Amino acid sequence: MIEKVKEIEQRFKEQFEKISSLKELDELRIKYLGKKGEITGLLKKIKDIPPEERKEFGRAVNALKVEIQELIQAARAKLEKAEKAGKLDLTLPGKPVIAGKKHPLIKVVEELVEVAVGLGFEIVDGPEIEWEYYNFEALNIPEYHPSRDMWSTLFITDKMLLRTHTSPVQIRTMENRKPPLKVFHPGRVYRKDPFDASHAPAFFQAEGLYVDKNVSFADLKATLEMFTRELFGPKTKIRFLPSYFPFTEPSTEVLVNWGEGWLEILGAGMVHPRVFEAVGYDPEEWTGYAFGLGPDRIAMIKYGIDDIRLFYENDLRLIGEL
Ligand code: FA5
Repeated sequence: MIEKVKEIEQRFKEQFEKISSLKELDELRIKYLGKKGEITGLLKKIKDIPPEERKEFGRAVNALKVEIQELIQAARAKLEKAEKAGKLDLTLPGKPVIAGKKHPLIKVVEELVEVAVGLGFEIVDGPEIEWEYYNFEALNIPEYHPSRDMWSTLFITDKMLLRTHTSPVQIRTMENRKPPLKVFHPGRVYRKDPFDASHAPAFFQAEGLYVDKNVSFADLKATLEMFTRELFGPKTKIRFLPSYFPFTEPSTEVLVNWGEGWLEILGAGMVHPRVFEAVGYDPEEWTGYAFGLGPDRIAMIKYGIDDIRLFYENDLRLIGEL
C-alpha cells in the first residue's frame, strides 16, 4: 500500500510542475485534497489496512497531504501576485502628488526679511512670552500711563505677558550691544483684539531698528518707501500720517492705497530719548529710527484678501490659489 502513496506523490508532482494559472492550481487542489480527491481516498483506506502496516501508511499519507497543502499554498501566493501584476493598467492616470505650499503670511514675512537684508538689516530674534518691563516699561510706557491701553494685553502674571508688539526686541537688542546697529525682527504678537475683518488676536509683526549718529526722519521715510515699493510695486501710493507712540518722537503711520480706501500697515518714528536712556545709550550722542510692520495687513493688500480671518482658517483653497 505504501507504493500507492509514492505513486500518487509522483503523479502530483508531475502535474504540479505544469501548473500555470490559479484556475489550474485550484483544479489540482480539488483533485488531490477535495472530498473525493486522491489523498482523501487514501485516508479513507486507513481502516482497511492490516494493523501492522497501518501506522506507517497513515504517517506517509499525512506527510504527503501536508506537503501538497504547502506546495499549493506557496504556488497560489506566487500566481496571485503574477496575475495582479498582469492586470496593472499602465494607461490609467496617476494619483496626483499634492506638494506642500507656503502660507501667504509666511511668504510675506520671508519677502520682508529679504528686503530688510538687502537694505543692510541684520535679523535678530526675541521671545513671544515677555516681561512687562520689555513690552512696556523700557519703551517709555510706565504702568500708570494711559497709553498702555493702546495695546489690549493678554497677561500671564502681573509681570509676564504675551508680547503685544515686536518692539521689546528693540530693548533686548540694545541692552546687549553697543551702537551703531541695524536690526530686523519678524515674529508673532498677541492682543485681546476682536477677531474681525482687519484684526486678529494673534498676528505677525516685523520690527526694524537703526541706531547710529545723525539718523534723520528722511532716512526713515526713504527706508519705508523702499519697503513698500519692493512689496507692492513702484507705483503704489502710500501716505504718511502723523501719529503717536510713546517710544518714538515724532511718530508716523503708513497707509497703503487699497482699492477704495487706505489700510494702515505700519507704525514708525524716531527713537525716543527715554528709550535710549533705558538701555544706557547716550541720547545726545545717538539717534535712530524704528518701525513695526504688519505682515497680515500687507498680505491682505498684496493678495487682495478682504478678510484677515481667511489666513487663519486653514482652508487649503486659499493656499492653493495664492
Ligand atoms: C505697534 O505695535 C508699534 N510697536 C509699532 C511701532 C514700532 C511704532 C516701532 C514705532 C516704532 P500698532 O499697534 O499700530 O503699533 O501696530 C503696528 C501694525 O501691526 C499695524 O499697522 C497693523 O498693520 C498691525 N496690527 C495691529 N493690530 C493688528 C491686529 N489685531 N491684527 C492684525 N494686524 C494688526
